[in-house]
Amino acid sequence: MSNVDTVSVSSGILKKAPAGVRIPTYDRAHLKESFFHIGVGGFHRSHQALFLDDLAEQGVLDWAICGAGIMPQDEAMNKALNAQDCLYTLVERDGESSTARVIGSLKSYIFAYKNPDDAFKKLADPAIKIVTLTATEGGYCFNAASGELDLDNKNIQNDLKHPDKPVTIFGYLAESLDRRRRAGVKPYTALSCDNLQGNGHILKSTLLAFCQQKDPQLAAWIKNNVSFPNCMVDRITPATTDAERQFIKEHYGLQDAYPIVAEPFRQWVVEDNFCNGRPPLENVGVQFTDNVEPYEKMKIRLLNASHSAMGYLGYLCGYRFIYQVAKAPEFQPYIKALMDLEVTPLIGSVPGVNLAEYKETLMRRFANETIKDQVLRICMDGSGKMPKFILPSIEEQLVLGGPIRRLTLVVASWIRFLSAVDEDGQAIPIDDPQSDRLIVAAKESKTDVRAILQFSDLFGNLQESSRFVEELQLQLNHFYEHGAKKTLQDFGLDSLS
Ligand code: CS2
Repeated sequence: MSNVDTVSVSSGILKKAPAGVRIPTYDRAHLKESFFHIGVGGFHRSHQALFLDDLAEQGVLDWAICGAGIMPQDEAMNKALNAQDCLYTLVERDGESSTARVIGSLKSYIFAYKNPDDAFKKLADPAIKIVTLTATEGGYCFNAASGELDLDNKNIQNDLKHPDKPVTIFGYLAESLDRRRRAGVKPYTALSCDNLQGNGHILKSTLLAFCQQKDPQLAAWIKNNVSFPNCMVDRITPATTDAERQFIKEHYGLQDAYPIVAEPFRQWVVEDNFCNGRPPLENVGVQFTDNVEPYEKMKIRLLNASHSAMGYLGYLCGYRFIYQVAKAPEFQPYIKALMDLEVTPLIGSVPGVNLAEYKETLMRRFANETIKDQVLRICMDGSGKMPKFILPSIEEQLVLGGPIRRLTLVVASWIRFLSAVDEDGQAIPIDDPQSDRLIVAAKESKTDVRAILQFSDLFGNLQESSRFVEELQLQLNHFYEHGAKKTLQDFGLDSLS
């Protein structure tokens, strides 16, 4: 399909579908915005927006999305989407198959970072019934070990002082819910779609802690009236680079400033707890349940943890895409053993899921070479991910007296990665809001890992486990003495205990 004329993605495209591209068949003019989504990135657009697009295709038009970006770096998304009438291309790729579809369920986009008033106006509208969030693990500004909101965080401080110009999700949620409360408008459901186990519980407790500082009456009202469902979300969505833009242009003749190329797999399991109505998402494959916990635990401890394992160690071994790591013969037995021996015993039973099949599917998904998931995307924000994806499994295994070697290897790889210089003396790009303190501590950890383990907001009291500390130091020393490949061989294989 190469050498086709190029068409720009915008409303004009809706009149006639370009060859090989699916476009919305419903009338976008009739869409009603009932969702407000904070954090419109690749994942939201490949996942939630697609489910809602499917729903609109079934004739349910009153659950469209108003998207928002609250960070300075959302400027590029703002420009791209508003120039394209909020339309964008989603390509699903696996093996030989590749399907392209223009998504229409995102009806408008507000660059709240620059225009907070517009966001507040929208959030005050009774038509908004659900606020969804993809704020990343770090966006919750909480102490990962204690679960408490970090009230000293400078962004939290900002939002308490300047309620009209917030920079965190808490500032937006608290102020907008307060305005609804004062105006006698029913609150919305607040639905976190981040990879945090118990994401709804975490959102609720951190928001209440924030509101307790702002106005205890507001906190009490939210506690009694707002619902915070937990949910598990899943779809591997690489960051959009020029490679994806070029692919879409060459194969589909589409000029799109912010397309997405993702895997075909998608899953959404949601706790059915909505205080102001919800769309019939069960009609488009969303699973509703009373208890999301087993699904979240399975997904975060197996998928996200394996990603972290492949990310740091993969980078140190010279790989730059996840499929390369997943296909590397030296990595396969490591990831399998990590999942089978050290994580699976902690998962328990998950209703309707065969864990052996789930893990096989994961290995296939990781090896999907058509989506080019970047190792550095996985290595971003380790300070938000490590305490959620890896450390809880280590803590649980320590209590049980079970194996921790391969889980510890993820932590050792992260610390080696954080030292910011690779085996060839090249700089490692560290993208983490806590990079300053982490890099210093990682370098010092070469002689004593307590230098980093002392950050109890990340590591809890793991530094008190001599078993873990000794294993970690041993592995880190091995990295420096023998290199990443040898460390993987000596600590990752399933013949080891
Ligand atoms: C990844 C996730 O960021 C990460 O470390 O593990 O983004 C992962 O791709 C998604 O959670 C898949 O659903």
